[in-house]
Amino acid sequence: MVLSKADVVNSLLKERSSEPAAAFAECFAPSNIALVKYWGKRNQAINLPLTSSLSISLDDKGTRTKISLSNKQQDEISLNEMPVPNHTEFASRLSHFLNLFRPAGIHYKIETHSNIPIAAGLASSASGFAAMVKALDQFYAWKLLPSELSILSRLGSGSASRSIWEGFVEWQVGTREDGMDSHGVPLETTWPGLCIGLLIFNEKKKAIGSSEAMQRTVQTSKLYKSWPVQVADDLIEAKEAIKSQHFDLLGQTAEHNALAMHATMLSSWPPVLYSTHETFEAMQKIWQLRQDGISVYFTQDAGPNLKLLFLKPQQALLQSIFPNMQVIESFK
Ligand code: 2P0
Repeated sequence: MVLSKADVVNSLLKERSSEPAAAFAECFAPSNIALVKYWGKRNQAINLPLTSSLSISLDDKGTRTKISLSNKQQDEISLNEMPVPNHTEFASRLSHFLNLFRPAGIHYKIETHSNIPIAAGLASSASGFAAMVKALDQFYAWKLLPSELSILSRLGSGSASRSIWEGFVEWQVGTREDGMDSHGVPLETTWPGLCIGLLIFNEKKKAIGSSEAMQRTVQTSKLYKSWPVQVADDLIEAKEAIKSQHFDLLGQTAEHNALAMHATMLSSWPPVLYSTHETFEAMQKIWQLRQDGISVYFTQDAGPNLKLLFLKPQQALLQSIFPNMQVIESFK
């Protein structure tokens, strides 16, 4: 039997209320950066991944979303105080997601604020869907478990399953066909002093969306068969590095994992290349810095921007080399 998103929602919500518990609800979810990436789905309909992945949430960088009822004939959506027309991809994706939850005849007013660049490979859909699900849960007082919120967020965007928590989160691949065991699990460890530096070269929307790019990779890259092997090894190393606070092991593992993911994309056909000359120039600077004895690593998602990983004592030096770098400490 082929399960749809609606089947998953119905089985999780069962008899839960469709009456709002308050006039509005407002929730925040952080953005997250994968240190071991999610790239490839075993089920596209309900966003089930081919491998587990591991991320770090970005503290107060993310999305805050407020939901209330609208008396209009369609959803009213705004982003950072600006109305978003219903025909845009942003609004239509959100309204389709809300269709999974809305009682007949109901329309919503959704006011969303994001303090990260939208669609620049900075996981804005991850924090967006996680904040939306948290707000729905509060609006209707469903009182779902965090793992259940993670499953619902996953239906909006795979990586949103990790944005339910702060800190390090593993999205476990799961084995069930209905995906009820494919959700985030927070790691207990914190790591004060661990810094993420955002190097944003381009805030423009990417030419090819990640869902399409990952599907193309799975279908056409002969390198893809090595990807699950890479992920399995990298997950062990990354978790060991986090447990023992071994920064170089974490940095190496994350950088190697990101480059391997981009290698699978480049070997797809037609090829998928998110990097620009700015990306490659920054990579070369980082490799040179490491040769000079500075512990700094990068990771890269479905966009040209890089995210640097380093420890607090290196911040001043790196900030002088990359003056526009925005620094986030996930564990303050
Ligand atoms: C990740 N990315 O692990 C990987 C690494 C981008 C590169 O998850 O199709 O927006 O909605 O499940 O979650 C971006 O893909 O894709 C992503 P869908 P999503 O963060």
